[in-house]
Amino acid sequence: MTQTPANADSDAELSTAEKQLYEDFNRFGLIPLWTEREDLMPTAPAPQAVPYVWHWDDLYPLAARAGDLIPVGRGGERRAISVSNPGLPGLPYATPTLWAAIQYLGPNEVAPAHRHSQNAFRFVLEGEGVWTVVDGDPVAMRRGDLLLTPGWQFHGHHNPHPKPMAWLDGLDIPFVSATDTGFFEFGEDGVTDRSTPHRSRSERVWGHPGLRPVAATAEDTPNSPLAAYRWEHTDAALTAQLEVAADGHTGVVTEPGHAAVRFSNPTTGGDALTTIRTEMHRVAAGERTAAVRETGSSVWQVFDGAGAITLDGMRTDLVRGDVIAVPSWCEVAIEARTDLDLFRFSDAPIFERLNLARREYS
Ligand code: GTQ
Ligand code: FE2
Repeated sequence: MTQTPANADSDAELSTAEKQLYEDFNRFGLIPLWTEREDLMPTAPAPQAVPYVWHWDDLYPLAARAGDLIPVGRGGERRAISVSNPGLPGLPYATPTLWAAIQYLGPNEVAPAHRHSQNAFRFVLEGEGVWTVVDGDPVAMRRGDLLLTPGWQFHGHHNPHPKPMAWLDGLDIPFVSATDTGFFEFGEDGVTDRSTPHRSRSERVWGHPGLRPVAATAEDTPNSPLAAYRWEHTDAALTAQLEVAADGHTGVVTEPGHAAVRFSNPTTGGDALTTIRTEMHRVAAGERTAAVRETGSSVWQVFDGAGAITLDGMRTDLVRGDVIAVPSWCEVAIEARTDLDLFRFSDAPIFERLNLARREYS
């Protein structure tokens, strides 16, 4: 069989019979591989999404303006503003699989309860005073906390405090959309429980290191039953990793000067969410991470400190709150000017399960 250029239709070299063949392919809803092969099966991932940085100094004031102008309520459901990757124009997607949005809730506002197949989390950069009510369990949101809303659990948010609050939402919306696997249901109006406990029921049952309730052992759940991962624990774990490594013990940190933890499901030890990996990283002042590329995409948010990130050779300064999209196979290296804490989420659990995960150090 003859190889033809990708754009076979406009090739003047084609015989009449060949032209007729392509017309008939089209008429019968067919496309031959040989005209498309290089796009369909590139030698290495060639993402449409591009590496990109959104600065918190731009995001937050826009969210606050939306807070003044746009009510939150039934229908629209959330005052959430997604980052839109410039390589995926017009789509509210950070990457082909991940949604990342800033959500803003003013004093006394309520985001009504609903549920959906999409898995979600909230990560709090600053502020407090909102409770997210997950399947009837009110969960306080405070700086540095990771709050989970696994797929199909009812959730609504309410802010009983006099100050507005904004946070980062991460969801697998683009993945669920691309695979036509999503369902959505409204809950009761408002949220079911307006109480404001310091610790949620899920933390009281599941939030004790290394201790699993015996009553629940029969139930391994695909998503974590722990609704909140508190900053005091995350911070202590990162601090301890660097200290133990500094004492000369090997295999504790990710690489010298770089501590990292993954938020895990205490029933299985796997990722906290089935489709989304969540991690917190700390790069010590003056250190830089080894350049690495991975299949699958990720989003980072600077939690604290200052530094820079180099994405496929392009270096950008980072400060608190900045949000970074990293497409598949994009080379990433991070430099810490001060101690630099970064939250990261990715689609790694999907691709690890499918044996499509690859990583390469430069
Ligand atoms: O808070 O329930 O950013 O359903 C996107 C979809 C947040 C939420 C988002 C959602 C939510
Ligand atoms: Fe939701």
